[in-house]
Amino acid sequence: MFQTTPHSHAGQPQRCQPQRCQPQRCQPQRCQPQRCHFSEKWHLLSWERCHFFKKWHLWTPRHLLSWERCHFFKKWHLWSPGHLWAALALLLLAPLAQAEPPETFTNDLEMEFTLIPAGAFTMGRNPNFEDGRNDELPAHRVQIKKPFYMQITEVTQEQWVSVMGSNPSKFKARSNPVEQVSWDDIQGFLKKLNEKEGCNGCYRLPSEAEWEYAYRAGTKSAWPHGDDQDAIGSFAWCVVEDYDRGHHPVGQLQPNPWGLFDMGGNVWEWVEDCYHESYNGAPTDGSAWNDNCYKSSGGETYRVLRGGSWSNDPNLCRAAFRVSYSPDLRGNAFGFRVVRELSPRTR
Ligand SMILES: [Ca+2]
Repeated sequence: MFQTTPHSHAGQPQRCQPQRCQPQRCQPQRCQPQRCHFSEKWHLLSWERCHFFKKWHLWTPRHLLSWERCHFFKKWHLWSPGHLWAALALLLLAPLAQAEPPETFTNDLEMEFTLIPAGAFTMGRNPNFEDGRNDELPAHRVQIKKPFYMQITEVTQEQWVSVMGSNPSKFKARSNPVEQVSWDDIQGFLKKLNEKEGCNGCYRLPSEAEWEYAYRAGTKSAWPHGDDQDAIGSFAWCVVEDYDRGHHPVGQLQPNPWGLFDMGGNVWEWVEDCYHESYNGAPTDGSAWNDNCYKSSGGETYRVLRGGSWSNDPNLCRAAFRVSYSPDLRGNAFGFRVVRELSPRTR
């Protein structure tokens, strides 16, 4: 076994001076690793480092360092013991490290999203403090298990045209919400949007529970701004006073506490769920409820819309209020917004 010779000073062995081991001067056979301590000054491998790798059989003798090989690896920073251990630690710990998703997300169509956190809330109306309809009952706890991205505005006419190629809206304006879209139409939009963004299963309608959770944004009042109906003008286009004009450009009023605009008012928003006359039997995990649907006398099922619109009074813009219509019905106050999954589903 090779014995290191005493150093005259750090990195300067007596038997093989660094200046004699420079690439221009040092022949491999004259300066084998076991004979030569390569100076850190020249950014080369020390003998100890070479020896470490040999000891742990990280190199075969055949591959044991010639001076040129050491120099090559070192020059290109391909390894060093410190780097090797750091890389190994990162490799082992990477699965444990959950990178926090960004708070906001904007896709190629300039659709903006904000991250809605996982959490629990009470869905439905509290009959002790709020008047409303029976289909808002019973209030029940829902656990949203996974965070998701919610579009901060309704889908605009410009975004709809970018995906579908034409504008069905009655009140045409680039930055206003698209309307005259049925629940069925939206399924076509989502299919094309996922294809366009190259992300199968990323984009979908919110479930009814996700929609109400995001609208309430941690509040328990009738509207996210409180229980004062007269204050709604700062938060929602939900007052019948400008019927000929229709809806408004998205994002002009104050957002709710989670940064979502026009959840109440402007246009109604289709959600994923079919309609039920009450919440008895509703899922408690925030998923869409699409079995045991209510059926009309003609056997038809309906889909739910939320939030009220520019043509409604504030009572219909409450967080708990629900309406439902046939999935093929279009209206000039019917629009939607989309959810983007953090982890795309496979459909
Ligand atoms: Ca709305």
